[in-house]
Amino acid sequence: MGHSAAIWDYKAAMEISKDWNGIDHVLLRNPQGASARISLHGGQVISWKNDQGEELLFTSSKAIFKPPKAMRGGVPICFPQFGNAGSLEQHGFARNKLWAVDDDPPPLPPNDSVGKSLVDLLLKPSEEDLKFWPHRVSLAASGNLILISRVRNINGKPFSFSFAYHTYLSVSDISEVRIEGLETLDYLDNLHQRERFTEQGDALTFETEVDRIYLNSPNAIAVLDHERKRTYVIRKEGLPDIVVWNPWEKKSKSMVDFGDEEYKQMVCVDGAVIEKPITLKPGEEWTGRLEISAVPSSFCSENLENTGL
Ligand code: TA6
Repeated sequence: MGHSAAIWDYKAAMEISKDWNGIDHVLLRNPQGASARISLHGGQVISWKNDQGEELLFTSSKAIFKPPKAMRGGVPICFPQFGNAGSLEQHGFARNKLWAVDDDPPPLPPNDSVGKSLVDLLLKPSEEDLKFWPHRVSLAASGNLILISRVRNINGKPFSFSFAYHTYLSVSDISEVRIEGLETLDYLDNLHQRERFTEQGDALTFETEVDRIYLNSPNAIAVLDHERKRTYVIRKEGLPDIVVWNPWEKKSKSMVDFGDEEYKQMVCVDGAVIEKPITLKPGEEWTGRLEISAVPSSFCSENLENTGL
């Protein structure tokens, strides 16, 4: 397989393999050695590594790999419901279902394919009258992880839903992490019956449990991992809200598939649409797009303004 990007065979850089903990999964690789692994159970990204082979997503050492339960880590998809705000199971059914690889997805703009190792996944919930495709996962030559999801209402009546890319970022020490881009925004606090508050002026830091939905957030935010000198820049489209979650000590102990101390090594920062659910009239379609890059913090602080932050 060619190693220079020019002759890199992106098609071949997508391998479907069986049996990762008994689950079919897809492996994407790029010429620089970065990789992403996607489980067909839930269409969930379960690993994203940079060109040094370092894992960028958190997965609990106690994660359960038994469908239908979603694995604790990576990027589960919350759809068509976020949390328990609705009649469905927590965070909806998409993360608990088996997806299929779609070899003939409807077209996306060329920019979403060129120079990317990618896979298109399809979820056709039998009993529901909507289609959720293509859910495209791609790995750019830059090593960025890109998720694009489209939902189309193929029925005769309107359909409403909420959505979140529940992204478990791996961090060195949560008490050294700060999130920039949420300053002065209003948020709904899941720890206080979704009461509405306003964020103070400074970057968000962590010293206790946080479970919030930030509203009308900028389309780019930065998660700075000071100790690891790494910054995750999250860019999003069609996803006005940002969920921030760290279970801290007490909640960590209450979760069977999560280690008591693991809250120190993770933070969930989700591109989402929750406050104002999407309603699709028959034939209408919605697209959500999330791009995560992991860059050296030095790079980020110089270029933060270029990311529109
Ligand atoms: O994103 C925040 C949240 O809704 C929290 O309230 C917490 O429950 C978390 O998701 C994890 O949910 P899960 O159903 O995966 O245990």
